[in-house]
Amino acid sequence: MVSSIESSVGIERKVVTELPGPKSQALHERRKAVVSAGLTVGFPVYIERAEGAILVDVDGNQLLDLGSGIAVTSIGHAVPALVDAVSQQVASFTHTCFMVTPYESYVEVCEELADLTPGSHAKTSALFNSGAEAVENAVKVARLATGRSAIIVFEHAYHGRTNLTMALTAKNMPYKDHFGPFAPEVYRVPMSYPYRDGLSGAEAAANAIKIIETDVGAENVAALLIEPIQGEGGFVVPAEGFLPALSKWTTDHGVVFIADEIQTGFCRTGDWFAVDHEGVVPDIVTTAKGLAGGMPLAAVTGRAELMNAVHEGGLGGTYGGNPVAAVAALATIKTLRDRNLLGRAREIGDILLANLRSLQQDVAIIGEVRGRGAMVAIELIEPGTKTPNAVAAKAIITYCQQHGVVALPCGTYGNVIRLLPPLIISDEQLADGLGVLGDAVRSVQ
Ligand code: PLZ
Repeated sequence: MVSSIESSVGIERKVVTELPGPKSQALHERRKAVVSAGLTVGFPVYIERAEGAILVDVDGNQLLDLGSGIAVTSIGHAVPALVDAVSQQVASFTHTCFMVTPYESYVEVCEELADLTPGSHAKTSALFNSGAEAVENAVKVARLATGRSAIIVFEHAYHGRTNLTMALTAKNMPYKDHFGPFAPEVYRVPMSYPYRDGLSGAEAAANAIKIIETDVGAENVAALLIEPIQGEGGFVVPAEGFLPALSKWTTDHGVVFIADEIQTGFCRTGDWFAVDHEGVVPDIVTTAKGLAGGMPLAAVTGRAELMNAVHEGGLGGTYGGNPVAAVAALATIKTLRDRNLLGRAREIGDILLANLRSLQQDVAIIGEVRGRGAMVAIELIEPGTKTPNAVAAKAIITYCQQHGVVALPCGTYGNVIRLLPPLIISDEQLADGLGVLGDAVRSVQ
């Protein structure tokens, strides 16, 4: 297997100052004068370089990265294949605008997307810069192709911060508060959340479908948009059968099934896409993050008849599919393939789940351990209840940070800690990170 990947053994976690260190603290002070206070920073250590699964900060601390910049650097930091591809492209040309004078790498990325996304039907893609932009465009395509306007989304969903995607996102604070008015024709239904709703996938789907049919009417629905495993909302893994039942309902009613695979895509969950796990074939897939190893790139990939229903000039944007980002995507996809990082994501999942489930036995504040592949979380609760425990989550993350481990919170109630390690992380690094996390959980217990 690939547990002994060369580039990830280069450097290890090492804390040499208090964290954040003095130089980071000074930079953080400096930022106050010029960076909007609307951007909060989870861990104010300023990064100078990175390698494999390690971030090196301006004070010389080596931090173990269990977040991958929110599921982006899945192939690891500073991977030579990506560095070379990007450097060469920068030296050749950085931009022409694909809509003005095109280039091959854009076409090649779309070929890869057609090949890798679920289903053997003809597919076409359009490339964008951010996940939110991809989601917006997926909705545009679905509305145009169906001639309908309603969009179905789910509780705990996260789809972005632009005006339409704020409407699609569930959680008010911090994403939406006072940023309205929001786009209309967005309808929210319950997500399958086995830990909290106790329903089977079939029951949860029947429940959601009943609400859609009574409150909206199938004939008004352009698209059903869902994260196959919810990211920001708390790594909510729907019960088995939920996604297939929804997919069937959309097919039966001429509704476009859009899988938002922006956080789950590109081997993160141990499949190329999270929907692959249950053989669900979406009509449209949105991707970003792990697609291009840190360069900003996003894509909408869908059935050719939907994507090509758009009138000429109906899709686009100045930077979408930028040549530097496009070659980064090609290098990323090649690295995922060549290093069998799909298999590695499964191994990481086995290690994380086994370790965290055994930790759960020892403590009273872990309500559930869940996830798939290298996308695993613990949900923290008040002992003996299912009451969300955001205070514990915050304390655990702070402990991890002070010990040089980057772990991220998530969840509607802020009580979930998620692990999204780079897929090239070594077994030793993973064990090291889990050791710190275990100490952290025990320390607040
Ligand atoms: N869809 C499923 O996870 C981005 C958001 C971080 P952008 N998630 C990280 C933050 O607080 O802004 C995301 C996602 C899913 C869409 C998006 C949006 O992707 O590239 O951030 O626009």
